[in-house]
Amino acid sequence: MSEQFRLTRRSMLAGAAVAGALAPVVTSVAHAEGGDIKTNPAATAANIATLKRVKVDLVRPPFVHAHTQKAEGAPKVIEFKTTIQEKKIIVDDKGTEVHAMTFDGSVPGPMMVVHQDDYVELTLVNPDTNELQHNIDFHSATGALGGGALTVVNPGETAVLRFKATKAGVFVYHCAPAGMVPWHVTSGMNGAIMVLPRDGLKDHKGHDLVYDKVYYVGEQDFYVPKDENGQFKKYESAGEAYPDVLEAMKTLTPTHVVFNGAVGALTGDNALQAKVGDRVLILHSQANRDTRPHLIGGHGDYVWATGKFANPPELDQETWFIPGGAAGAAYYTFQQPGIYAYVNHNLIEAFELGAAGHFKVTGDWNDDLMTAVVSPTSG
Ligand SMILES: [Cu+2]
Repeated sequence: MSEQFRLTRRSMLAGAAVAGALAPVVTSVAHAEGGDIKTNPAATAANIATLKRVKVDLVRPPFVHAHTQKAEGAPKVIEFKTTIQEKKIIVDDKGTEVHAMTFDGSVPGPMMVVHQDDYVELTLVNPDTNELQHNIDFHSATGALGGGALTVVNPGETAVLRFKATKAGVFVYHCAPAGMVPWHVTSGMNGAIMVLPRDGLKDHKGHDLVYDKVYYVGEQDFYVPKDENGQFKKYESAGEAYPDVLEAMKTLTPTHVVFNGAVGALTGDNALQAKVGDRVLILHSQANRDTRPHLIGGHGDYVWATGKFANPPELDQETWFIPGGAAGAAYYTFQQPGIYAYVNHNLIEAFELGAAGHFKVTGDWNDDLMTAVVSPTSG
C-alpha cells in the first residue's frame, strides 16, 4: 500500500494526507460558499427570534420520532442533536467487522422529520474520544455544501447548523469531509430527513394521504477487505483498515448490501410490524448506490421513488428505482396477513449480500384476493 494512504491520527485530522483529486475542488467550493460566507443578520436574527422552537429527540431506525403529518401553525425552528460515534459493528452472522462511522450510533443515522419552511437547527457533536474529523451535508439544504462547509468538526468540537427546509421530500444527509467522502459514507455515516408538505402528503388528485405507521429503511453497501484466502480481514481501527478498504471500494463491488446496518437487522424478531388495513409509509435511503425496492406479495400504492413530494406519486408500483444519493417514499395499505419480504430486487443483493427485511402483518386473510384452489398434491 502506498505511503500516501498510511494515516496517522494527525494527518486525518488535517484531512490532507488522504485528499484525492476531488479535494481541491471541494475545498475551493467550501471556501467560496462556506468559509467566507456573509450572512445578513438583519434578514435572519429578527425573524428567527420570533419563531417557536421545538426540541426533538431522535430515535433509532427503523423507527421515526413522533410528529404531526400536517404542520400546526407557523413555521418553527426544529432543534435536533446528533452525536457522532465511531464504533466497530458486526455486519453479518459470520462476525464480519466494520469500523463504522455513525450519526448517533446507528446505520443509518436517525430519520429527522420537519415541515416545509421550518428551520432545521442541528447540533453536531464530535466527542473527543473519536479519531476522525466529520461534518454533515444535508441534501435538503441550500448552500455551503449542504452545510458540510459549516460543520467540519474535529474530535472534541461541536457545531450548530441552521437551514431552512425549502423543499418537501425525503432527502439523504451524510458526512462529507474533504478527501474522505466515500469512505465515511460507505462506513455508515448517512441518514435521511423527511420534509413534509405543511398540509401533509397528497395523492395524485390532491386528496390527503394519511399514514398509520412510518418506517425508515437505510440501505448500506459495505466494502470489507479480504485476505489471500478470501476471508474477511479484521483491523484495530478505521485508520488501520483505510488503505485496504479504499482498494475494496474501488472495485465498486460491495461485499455486503444490507438494510439498517447488518444482514438480518429487519428480519425475525426485528421484523417491521403492521396489521391488515394499516397504511404504512416506507422511507428508504441509499446514500451511495442505486437500489430498487420491492415488497414481495404487496405493492407501492403511491410511490415517490425519488422522494420529492411536489411531484404526484406514481400509482400501483411493483418495484421502484431510487438512485444512489437519494431517498424514496412508498405508501401501502396492507391487505393480507403474513410475512412479507421487503427487498432490493437485485435478488443477488437481497439474498446473497443481505438487502432484505421483513414485514410481519397480522389480521384476517381475504380469500377473494387469493386462495389455494387446489393445494400442491401429488398425482
Ligand atoms: Cu464522517
